Amino acid sequence: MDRATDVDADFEATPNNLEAFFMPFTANRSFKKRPRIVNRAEGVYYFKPDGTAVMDASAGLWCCNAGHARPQIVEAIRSQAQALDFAPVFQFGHPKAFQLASRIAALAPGNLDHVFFGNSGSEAVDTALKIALAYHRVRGEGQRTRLIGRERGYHGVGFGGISVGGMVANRRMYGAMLAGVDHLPHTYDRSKQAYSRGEPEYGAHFADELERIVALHGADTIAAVIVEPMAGSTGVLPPPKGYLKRLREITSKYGILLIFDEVITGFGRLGTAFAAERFGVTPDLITFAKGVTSGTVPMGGVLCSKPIYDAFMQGPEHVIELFHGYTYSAHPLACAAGLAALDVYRDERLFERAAALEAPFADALFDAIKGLPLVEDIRTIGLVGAVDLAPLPGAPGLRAYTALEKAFHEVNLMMRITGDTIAISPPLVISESEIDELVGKVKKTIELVA
Ligand code: PXG
Repeated sequence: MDRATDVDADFEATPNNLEAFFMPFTANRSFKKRPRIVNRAEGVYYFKPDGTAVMDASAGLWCCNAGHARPQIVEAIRSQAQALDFAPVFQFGHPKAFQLASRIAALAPGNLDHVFFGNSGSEAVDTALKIALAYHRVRGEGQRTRLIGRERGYHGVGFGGISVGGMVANRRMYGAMLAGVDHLPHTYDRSKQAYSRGEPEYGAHFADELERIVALHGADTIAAVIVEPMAGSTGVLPPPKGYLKRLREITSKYGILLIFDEVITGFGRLGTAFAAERFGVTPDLITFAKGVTSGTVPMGGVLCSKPIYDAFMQGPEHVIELFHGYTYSAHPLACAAGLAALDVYRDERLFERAAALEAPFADALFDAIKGLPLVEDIRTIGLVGAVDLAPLPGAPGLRAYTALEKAFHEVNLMMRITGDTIAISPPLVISESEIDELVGKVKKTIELVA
């Protein structure tokens, strides 16, 4: 028996051993007592190993926008693996990297026409923060080192991302993080915004807090402000009307770069290619990931404006302009998957579809869920919805965690939770009858934990 066969034999002998996998963002002990496992997916459904269909209420992790097992994307990945498995993009290149960059740039607003590739949202965020710092430095403003994030922001899990991020559980274990970071207040005030659809009327003034931060530190020490146009992971907080425009005005006034983290909102989630387009605000940099390949192959990246790119294109031509990159930047499989995903989005008009489904989706959710016991707020925008449940006294998060377990095992629904909030973001291919099914399953789940 060779070594590989031995390993297989060991595995066969312990098919239920879940111990070795230290699962990310998971209650490991609870999961391993009663696992939630799927082994196949198609369209808007996952399937349990016994064949039971489980509705995908979250497009995987907000990424499978085109739905699962799309033949065009599968075939593109398969044939790319055969033709060119890997090629370096440090000092070399392969065609699909350039094609995909051009396609993404064409979807982006304004002069955001250069693309830097990484492999995840977290890497995209670190890349954007580094480009912002280096941009000021190459222009002779190297004293602009401060980075401004926002309370309740989520920008992935790298040290840059958790430093500008604003979710305490993701930060408190990890020491001092980056120095010189400050935070805007978050934009949620339930007393004034409860049950709003789309952008809440109240709250543009939260952007004015940036003026206070500028006054405190001095504008010429601040490199960039990073925000999610719609805060996703913290529980879906659409931006108040006028808020993003005001952030843009203030950052422009002081020469501060504005970064939109569109890892969730990119590629159609809010009914446009990027949320920047929906809200009519063009930032200087956009981070993306997830939907770029419809979740099929890891990829992330940063769109940057022409003036930013141009600022780096100086000095001797044999010298590297930006000392940054990843072995797997623009990996051929990811590029092939990305090009195929963009074809599907275009051919099936999925961004427009998300826009068209926004109202029926919100109607269905509000009709079924508003007024149920335990429900404290509902927020919707694009093809995203959130339902806040009343926490169990003394056990924050337990109610929603119980809901997640019951949803999977008893209702055959896979949904995301954060705190005591249920977040819903189905694949953009969902049909209206599937929306009714989805909302019915969410309702049933809430009734099970009431
Ligand atoms: N920025 C934003 C805005 C995100 O939402 C990241 C960066 C990090 O991406 P990576 O690829 O490094 O995970 C994210 C990721 C959830 C959930 O259910 C959200 C994310 C990831 C997993 C779960 O809210 N967002």
